[in-house]
Amino acid sequence: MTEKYDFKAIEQKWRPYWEEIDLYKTGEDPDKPKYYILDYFPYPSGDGLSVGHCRNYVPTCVAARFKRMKGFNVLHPMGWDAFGLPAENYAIAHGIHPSITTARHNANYKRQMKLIECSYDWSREFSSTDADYYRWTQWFFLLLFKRGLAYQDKGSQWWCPTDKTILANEQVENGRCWRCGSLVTKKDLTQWYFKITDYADRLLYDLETVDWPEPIKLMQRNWIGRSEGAEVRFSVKTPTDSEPHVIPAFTTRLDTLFGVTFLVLAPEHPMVDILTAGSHRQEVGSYVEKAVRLSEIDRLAVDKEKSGVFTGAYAVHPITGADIPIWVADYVLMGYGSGAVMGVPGHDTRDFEFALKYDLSIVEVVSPDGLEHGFESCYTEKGVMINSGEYSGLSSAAGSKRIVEELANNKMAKEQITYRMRDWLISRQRYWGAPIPIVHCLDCGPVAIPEEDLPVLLPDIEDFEPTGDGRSPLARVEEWVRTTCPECGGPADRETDTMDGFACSSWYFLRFTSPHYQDGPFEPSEADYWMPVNTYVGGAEHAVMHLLYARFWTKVMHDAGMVPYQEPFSELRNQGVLHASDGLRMSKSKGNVVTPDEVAEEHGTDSLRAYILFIGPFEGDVIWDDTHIIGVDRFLERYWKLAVRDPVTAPADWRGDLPTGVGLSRGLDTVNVGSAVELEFRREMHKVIKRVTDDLERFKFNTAVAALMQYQNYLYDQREADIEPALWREALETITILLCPIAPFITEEIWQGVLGHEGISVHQSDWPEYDETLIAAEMMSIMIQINGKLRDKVSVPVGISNEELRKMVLARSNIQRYVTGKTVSRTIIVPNKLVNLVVK
Ligand code: ANZ
Ligand code: ZN
Repeated sequence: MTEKYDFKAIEQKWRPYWEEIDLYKTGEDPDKPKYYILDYFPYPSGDGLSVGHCRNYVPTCVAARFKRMKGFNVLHPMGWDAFGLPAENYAIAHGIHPSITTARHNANYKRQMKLIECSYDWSREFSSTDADYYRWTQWFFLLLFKRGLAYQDKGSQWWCPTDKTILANEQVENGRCWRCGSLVTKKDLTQWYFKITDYADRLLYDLETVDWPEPIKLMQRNWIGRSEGAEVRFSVKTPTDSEPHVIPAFTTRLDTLFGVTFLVLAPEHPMVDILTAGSHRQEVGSYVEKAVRLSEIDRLAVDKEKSGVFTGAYAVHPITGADIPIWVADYVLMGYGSGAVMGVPGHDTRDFEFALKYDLSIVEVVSPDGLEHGFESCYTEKGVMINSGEYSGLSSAAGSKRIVEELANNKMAKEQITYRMRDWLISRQRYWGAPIPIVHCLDCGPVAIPEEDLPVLLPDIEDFEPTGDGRSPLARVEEWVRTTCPECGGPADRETDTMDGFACSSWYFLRFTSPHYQDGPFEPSEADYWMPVNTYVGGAEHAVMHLLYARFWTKVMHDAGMVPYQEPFSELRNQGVLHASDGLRMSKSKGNVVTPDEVAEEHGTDSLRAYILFIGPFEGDVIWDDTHIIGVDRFLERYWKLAVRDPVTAPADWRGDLPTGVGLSRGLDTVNVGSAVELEFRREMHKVIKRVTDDLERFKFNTAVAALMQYQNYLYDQREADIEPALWREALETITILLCPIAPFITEEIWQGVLGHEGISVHQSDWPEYDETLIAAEMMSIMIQINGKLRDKVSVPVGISNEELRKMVLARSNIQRYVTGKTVSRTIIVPNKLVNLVVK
């Protein structure tokens, strides 16, 4: 026990001790409730952790500690999402094998997390690159394959020329690769997909059952993009051949069917080539070529001028039989609906602009009141149908319904639901991933590798750089590729694509429940006990990728009878971004990164943690400020002084003659209340317990720290007050316990070294309870005057005796200033209002 606060000595002392007593071990007391708190599966980058990352890991650590003390079995694990492009790119850039760089980076992350004393159960650590882990990632691939949810398809796909791989739709942002920012292009390749679209409705509706931030739910809803409407089939009047062709078009506005004056096909639509008349082929060809190179975002931009070409072909209106010209335009997307739109310029803005530009006719078929109004702009609302033959006069809703019923008879239309979401493109033409466990046999086609032959080990090769030919570097490893077909025994080739890294993170939360299990991806009873994750914490940027994929896999597992629940993460919390002091995102290239290493070195781990929590609301974006952490340093130093009985600052003799280890008393009933001063003192103590408890429960870490700071100031103010040593001790124990999840080192030192609980970690204490009735006890405010001048105010319990009130007033430091060295000749008390001291 040192007199001076020496955080380095304290840290050195307690780190090995906690390891020895295995403090962060996952709880396994059958009588306790469970609490599973999880961080997003991090990819350890070569740069290591910045203090920005700590905004994720410190709060979850505090919550885990809090719940342990509240009597929960806590599971708080950590591992590494180390497969994938960034890891491989790093390895290529540095000319080192990714197995070496990822191991190094994982270890560095772990070192830093230990530095900030994250309370992970490290015995559960794993990396997605461990064969023991990806064996089961491959097993899940086969589960999806066997359930008809993994399939191959050839198509035009986003291609990142820098990363030399295919990207999923959601990995292209504003026409750029989400990883490296390069402009993406398109490439025709055969790819593996997971049929996430089969789960679209469940992914949508089950959002109602989880406690997630509304913006994330909204992003998922929009991404899924469910739309109810109908498919109308237009038959083609074919000029070139005599085959009957039909073009289905998805519409949400069947009530506008009589207003169709043209059809528009997406440039990629297969019918474009078949329909285009000879004289139009050149113009159409060059338009299509240009259009397919634009990204979806560019094509959909509202301010983009509409463009298109006429194919020379016509379709037939399904009711009126009128000729309808067929156009090609890039505002129609191949990936949505059927890639064809019935053009209704009277009621759809895009069609309206298109018709104006190409001088196509515009017909008014819906109006607010059933009367014709003509066109200044188009009317996009629903209303009453007009100019629609026998349907005129019907409301939009009733008319749509009747049209679909009648057209359904000769199969010209049917009700349809369309989703914006596409299937998940899972294959990557890259080395650093879990190999897809499939072999291609000439006779049998794609065949699953038998489960007992998993894992398909990633071969250790020197030359793992992609060439950009659209094939994985694994395709060059002939002896690995050549194999035999598990079904017919004939010669076969291994699939050489690897899985998107998002496959690895789609089930890791289950592996943590039994990380060493060998007979399956997870031990069912362990998973049943711990899942779903109670609190899942990470940034908001994974709204439509990881968070959607993990939900999808969980539902597949549910359908396969593997898990009883439908959703993996009951509660989701997104921490805000921590910006550098220049207001920008911390990044190595900008040179503005603050590392936890340097801060812990200068201020200590406790200060770093407390500052990270105190800096602002958990969900808010905040700016790092080196000068503000000093305020937190001071708070901890003052706590130290208060507790170690500095002769100047500590209250006289607080330690009293009490035996050590009495623990906390619990409010009015357990302890003789004593004087009014003491009652008030106790009340403050219970108030701070309540505030910190409520705040930690609701992830309000900043106000929890603020409450402790205020309480500490209060205790300083009470040093002269007449308070029993036992009660002082209780107050010190209380602040120590409340502070310990936030500042684990200094509190342990005070607890064991000063408060006399040697051999019992403060972190194994029970979280204190508070007494609501005590907090709510009726209080009144009393003015304090010295010689008739207002000097102070005090809150006291109603019914306090005059004698107690006098004692209490005299004990206040504000009043002491006026009375020390003088005599109080008279005390005048106006009941329930005022105390006036006459001082000479
Ligand atoms: C005729 C019509 C008339 C339409 C009208 C709208 C208003 P949501 O609600 O987003 O699902 N559409 C269909 N397939 C398309 C594609 N591949 N690319 C671009 N647009 C497409 O939008 C459905 C509407 O978007 C459909 O209804 C169709 O235009 C258009 F007054 O059909 B509508
Ligand atoms: Zn075969």
